[in-house]
Amino acid sequence: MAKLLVVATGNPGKLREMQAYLAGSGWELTLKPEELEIEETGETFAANACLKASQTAQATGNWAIADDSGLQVDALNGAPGVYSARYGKTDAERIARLLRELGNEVNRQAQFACAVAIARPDGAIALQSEGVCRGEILHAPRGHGGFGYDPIFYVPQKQLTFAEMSPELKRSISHRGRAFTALLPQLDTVLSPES
Ligand code: ITT
Repeated sequence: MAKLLVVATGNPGKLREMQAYLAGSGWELTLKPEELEIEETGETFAANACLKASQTAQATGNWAIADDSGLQVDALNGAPGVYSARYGKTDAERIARLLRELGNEVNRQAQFACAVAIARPDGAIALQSEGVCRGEILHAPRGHGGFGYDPIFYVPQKQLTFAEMSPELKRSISHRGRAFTALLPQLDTVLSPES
């Protein structure tokens, strides 16, 4: 019988990608109740992913999965990092602020990072993983796919921004893709009857 897994995100872009990775995993997915808000007080992506997964599991009495992610720009000493979502009110404002702060800086190197955590119904963390994807920040947005900072994140090996990639290509090379590739094989172990 499929076990219920609550996806602890309020971000529709993330949700779409998480659902794609978990399709066929044997879990029945359901969305976190909208009124359940969790304060992200952690200083790392991993700490915040664990907070979101644990608190959602405890509040719903089910297994829960959470993703905490963000963009780390080398010339900004890793900013916006865990504050990526709080950098502005909308994706457009967040992108505009990042481009303004980076200005004409020549070093445009950056990475997306993602931490994923799965909690048991009592809130204990059962699984964790992390992934990163290196790239460069463009001077202006390009492409209309994806979400968040995707239009300004350029991957030289593919000569495309995340927003110019097909959803499949982005999923296969992204920070989230790497975190899920590490996590998915371990999911079978927590699906066993005695867990
Ligand atoms: P939840 O906490 O409800 O999951 P959130 O959007 O607040 O949603 P985070 O706190 O993890 O999530 O913030 C992630 C930020 O980084 C947010 O601004 C995203 O737009 C951005 N981000 C993360 N992954 C991204 C990706 O694949 N492409 C573009 N932007 C991304």
